[in-house]
Amino acid sequence: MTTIFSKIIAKEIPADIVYQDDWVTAFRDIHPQAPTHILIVPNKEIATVNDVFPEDEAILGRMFVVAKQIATEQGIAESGYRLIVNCGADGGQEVYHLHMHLVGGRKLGRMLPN
Ligand code: DGP
Repeated sequence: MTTIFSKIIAKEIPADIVYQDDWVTAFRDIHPQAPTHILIVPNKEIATVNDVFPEDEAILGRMFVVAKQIATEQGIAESGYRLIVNCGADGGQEVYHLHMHLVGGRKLGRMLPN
């Protein structure tokens, strides 16, 4: 399923892209929840975590390597940050193109509400 993220990856619509290589693209979230809120997205159209297969392992690994690199560049690696991947309706996923939220720059508090 093609979503707006594929158009951002292809640079058909504007976004504040902070990193791009052959495997992943990272851009600032349009509705930031913290001073740093960046989405790290595989260039390949993978809808959800449920659609991940063993052949995607290198892409998924790259997402973490890029997350660390961006956190360092954004100056939040030492203070800390959170990586979030929502899956499906109960997980709160809105865009059905797999993505990792990199959120930081302030104290984030509890991971989940009580
Ligand atoms: P999720 O709920 O995990 O599917 O998060 C989707 C995020 O994507 C949400 O925080 C807002 C962001 N988003 C949605 N549409 C766009 C867009 O067109 N551009 C950008 N930069 N972010 C978007």
